[in-house]
Amino acid sequence: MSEAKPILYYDDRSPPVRSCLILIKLLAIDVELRFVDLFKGDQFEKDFIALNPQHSVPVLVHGDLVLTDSHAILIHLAEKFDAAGTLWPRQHDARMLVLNRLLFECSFLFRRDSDFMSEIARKGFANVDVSYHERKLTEAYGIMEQYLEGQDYMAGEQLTLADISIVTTLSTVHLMFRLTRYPRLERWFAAMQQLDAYAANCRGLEKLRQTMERIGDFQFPPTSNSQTPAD
Ligand SMILES: N[C@@H](CCC(=O)N[C@@H](CS)C(=O)NCC(=O)O)C(=O)O
Repeated sequence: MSEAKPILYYDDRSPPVRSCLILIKLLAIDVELRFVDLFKGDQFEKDFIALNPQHSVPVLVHGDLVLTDSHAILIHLAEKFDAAGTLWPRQHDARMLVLNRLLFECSFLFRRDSDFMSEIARKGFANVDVSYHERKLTEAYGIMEQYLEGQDYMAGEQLTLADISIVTTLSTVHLMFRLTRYPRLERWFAAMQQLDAYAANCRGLEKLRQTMERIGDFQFPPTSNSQTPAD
């Protein structure tokens, strides 16, 4: 199985996809990329639905294994390709903490980000209750601020899959809502942006910004992509 080259079905406007792309770059994994244009409905094509009935990206095909969730993909790739074993720690408690953060990303942060972005796409920005979503998303900011108390990364003192999973969604939310009131989170985000592999997030994030502005008929706040300390 592991001899086969992994295939990643992707649309890099998707935060979960971008987390996979960051990990792939970080570990220099040789992956074949196949684009699925979510905004053209490619995810509903018969062949893709056969692969992933949930009609979502990312999907990773690695030999006989088909994974249809970014968190499972991150874990799989780390187990196969992270020789150092730090991104998905070998020690049980440390690994469970990373898993807990991955589930936070999946069930809380991404859910809320996705609710916001989907509503903009569905109704147009002018018809969205932005302060409702701001409350929901800044609650998530507050939780992450707490996670970072006394530690530099989301699940301890070293970079793990938790950071890689969270940073792409955080960067998406950050297109709209500033981090000024969350100093630890702001510092962590700035540090994540210094990683070479973070470059794998940038193109898709910018594409998402442009797509959302076009279909939602609005503009994100102008400074949102500049990562100055005052941002
Ligand atoms: N929990 C999943 C979420 C995947 C997901 O919702 N992907 C979105 C893009 S961000 C998608 O493909 N949506 C298309 C659709 O649902 O039709 C993961 O982490 O992979």
